[in-house]
Amino acid sequence: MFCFQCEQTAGCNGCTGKRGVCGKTADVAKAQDELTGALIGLAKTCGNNPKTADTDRVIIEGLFTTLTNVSFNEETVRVMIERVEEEKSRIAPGCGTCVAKCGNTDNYDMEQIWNADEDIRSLKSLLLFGIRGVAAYAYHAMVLGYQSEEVNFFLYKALATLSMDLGMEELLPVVLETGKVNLTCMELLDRANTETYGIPKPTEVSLKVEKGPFIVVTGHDLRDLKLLLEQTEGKGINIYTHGEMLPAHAYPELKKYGHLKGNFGTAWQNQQKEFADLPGAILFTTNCLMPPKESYADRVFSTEVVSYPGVVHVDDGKDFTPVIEKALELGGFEEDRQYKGINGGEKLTTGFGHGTILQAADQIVDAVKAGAIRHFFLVGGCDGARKGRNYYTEFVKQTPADTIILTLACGKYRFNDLDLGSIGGFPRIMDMGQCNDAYGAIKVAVALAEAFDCGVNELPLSMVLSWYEQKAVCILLTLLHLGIKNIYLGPSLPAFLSPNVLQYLVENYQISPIGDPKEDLEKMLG
Ligand code: FSO
Ligand code: SF4
Repeated sequence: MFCFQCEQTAGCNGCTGKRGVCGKTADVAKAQDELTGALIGLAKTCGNNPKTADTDRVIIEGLFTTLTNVSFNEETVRVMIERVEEEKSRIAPGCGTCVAKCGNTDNYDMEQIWNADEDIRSLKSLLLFGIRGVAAYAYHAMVLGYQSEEVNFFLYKALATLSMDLGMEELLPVVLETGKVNLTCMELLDRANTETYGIPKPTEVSLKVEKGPFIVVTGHDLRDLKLLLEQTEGKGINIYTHGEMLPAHAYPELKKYGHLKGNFGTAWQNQQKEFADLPGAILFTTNCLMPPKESYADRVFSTEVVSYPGVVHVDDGKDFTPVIEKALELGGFEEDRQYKGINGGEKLTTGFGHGTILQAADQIVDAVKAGAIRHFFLVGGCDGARKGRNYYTEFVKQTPADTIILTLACGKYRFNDLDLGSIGGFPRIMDMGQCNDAYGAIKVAVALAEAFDCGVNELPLSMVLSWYEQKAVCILLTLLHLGIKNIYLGPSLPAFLSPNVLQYLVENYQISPIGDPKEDLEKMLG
């Protein structure tokens, strides 16, 4: 196998051999490559034949299936490949039996990318991993009934581009276009979430697990949480969010359920420890799933594109009965348990989306003008297991008292239980939501730039990002598309950036690797 799409890749180089660091086996990696090759074949088929809404769904689901920590199941990946092949036959019925094959619609062999010249491999990887991230966001919007032709069209274009014999100059614009399209996609998902569940409001979230049966819901899919809340109402089961589901507490249409009690656990990489012997059911709606340990494997459930061999899957019919029955059978704790965040805090806050922050834009602008707020930091992105990630905790702890920290995605669990006080009624740490809510952070930055009549790069704003998987890749590409410079990126730089591509990013966007928190802070404030 060869895979280097995520931050924890073996030796900062690439996972090879029998199993990746994430637990993905060589067979699954091979099937995922075949799936990607088949998606490329389907995209090329649509070059001369009209696609349908079903084709869009297959493309989006297929790409999402290959994201890190989503599917560990060769069988379901192969079912997905069959769906791609069926769709291809529907789109171009005569193609499979054509006697004078042109080869235009053939599936692609991903080895051609993995073995290509290192700069071409690097740019094609950025493109592929970027669209995998975009597809994840497009999927969440799609299940709420929101689609964008611009986004869908680009997924076909990007997939077809991967199979083309192109040079760096031709690939670079398509890579940056991924960032532009991802902005549209995050905006679409923001609209889907807020029109469906209301505008998030600042909300305190308890870390206490009350006695009695409970279900922990993790991942990014708000629709699954809502359906589960409906199906568990009045059944004596409490629901707790986990990981990236935390911001759900801020949406009025989810918050209104009295049995949505609080948040359990911290970021995804702690799940094997935190779920051990948990007397509750655990539902994975998306990444980041880790191979379940024996002590809790019988209480893990998956839905949507998440899949793990032996784990019970709730299909599109969304009948959560097995999850509910498991929660009732396990019975929960006998007494309430007060859990703590990694810094000892007993509650979290979330819900500072762009809707809330921009409502107070005038106050914020006045506070900056009066010198009460000196600087903003966007400390956001994914968490992960590497030791160097303590940087983000240290960085936030050391930020001066007249600065504000905006945060999003699961990296915030490193510091979101800290009470750093407030400035002019705003808490110093404001959680804007999930990784896709980077859209909100961009909106806030653009609005501040307008208020101060300057460019985003001239604002007293620094971006300190942590990456792990492919959604972080598409968000980074969005920031580059917007011309945002001086981003600090860690904990390590992607293995798929070749020296030349990295040099291009450093020269044109002044991206820096994170270093020492104190020194980086001084540079940013200087
Ligand atoms: Fe984290 Fe995982 Fe949201 Fe990622 S839970 S690491 S960027 O999947 O998607 O933030
Ligand atoms: Fe390795 Fe990451 Fe690929 Fe898993 S997803 S095989 S950890 S590079």
